[in-house]
Amino acid sequence: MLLKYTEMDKTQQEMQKIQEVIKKGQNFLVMGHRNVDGDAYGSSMALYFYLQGLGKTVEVANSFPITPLFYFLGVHDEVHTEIIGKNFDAIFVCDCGELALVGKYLEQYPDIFRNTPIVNIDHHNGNKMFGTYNLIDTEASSTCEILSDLLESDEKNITSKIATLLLFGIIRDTNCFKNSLRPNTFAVTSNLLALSAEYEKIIFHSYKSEKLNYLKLYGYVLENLISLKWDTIVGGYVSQTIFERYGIPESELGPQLINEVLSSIEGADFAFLIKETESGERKLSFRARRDGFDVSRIARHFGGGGHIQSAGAYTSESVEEILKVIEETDVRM
Ligand SMILES: [Mn+2]
Repeated sequence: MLLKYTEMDKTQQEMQKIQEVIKKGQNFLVMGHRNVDGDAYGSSMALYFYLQGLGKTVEVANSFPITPLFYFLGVHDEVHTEIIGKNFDAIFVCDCGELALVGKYLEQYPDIFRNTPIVNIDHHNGNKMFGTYNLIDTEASSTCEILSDLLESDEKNITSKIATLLLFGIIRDTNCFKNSLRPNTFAVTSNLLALSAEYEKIIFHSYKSEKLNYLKLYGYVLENLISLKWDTIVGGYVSQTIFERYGIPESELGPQLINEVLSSIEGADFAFLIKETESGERKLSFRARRDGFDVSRIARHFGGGGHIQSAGAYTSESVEEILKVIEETDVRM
């Protein structure tokens, strides 16, 4: 890892402590953030199978149903929506900047969270360090990159399935090696490929399998493009009526529309997407097209967060109000 010595010491100490937790414990709970994305999914499932492979009792829980976009990995049946066990030696919380992001479980099972050591593995800016152990690297491309470093010393227990899940998270969070890269991202990737990660399968299902009705919805968004500040800000709004027109549930629309389509428009500084959820909330995503723009500032205005280049939030504000905030927030760094 290419960190300064002091940081490196701190990170390695934390890694050793977490390896101790794994060695000594027998019962574990693994979680990612609600509305799980590729990195949260890849990291929590990889850790789940790794711990299982060591002969531990492990449970993986997510408060949202897993999107069909992830079914090709063939592991979604393992995920519980409720927590079944009662006594855990540790809870691993992956890809969450704050504990609240695990969703309903905090209120549902307060005792579990109060009495169990938490291992927080994450790469989000402004991570709240809520864990008993915090393995945080905001320079990392993904939680899967950090987890790959953590498990590297025990390579013999990284199966092809685990390597594929880790690579899946890296590919999804870097948008197929386009963003948030550093030399270590490629070093880790090289290692995962050597451990038989199924690269082609991930690419085929993530980037070469777009359904026609989804492409038509992208067409609608482009036809009705919202452009602000002389086309330096571009984006779209998709209401429930439009989702229904194209036969697409909001929760199943992946990041391609904003990552591949809206963020590729020449002349724009950043792109946004506003989606109306089934419960009537508005889900916001922001992507900077190039360096020098911090879109997480807009997300934070709405109580959300993320990274400089890629951020999101939920809000009940009207579309007009949202557009006003997007236009008025100074995102230049
Ligand atoms: Mn992530």
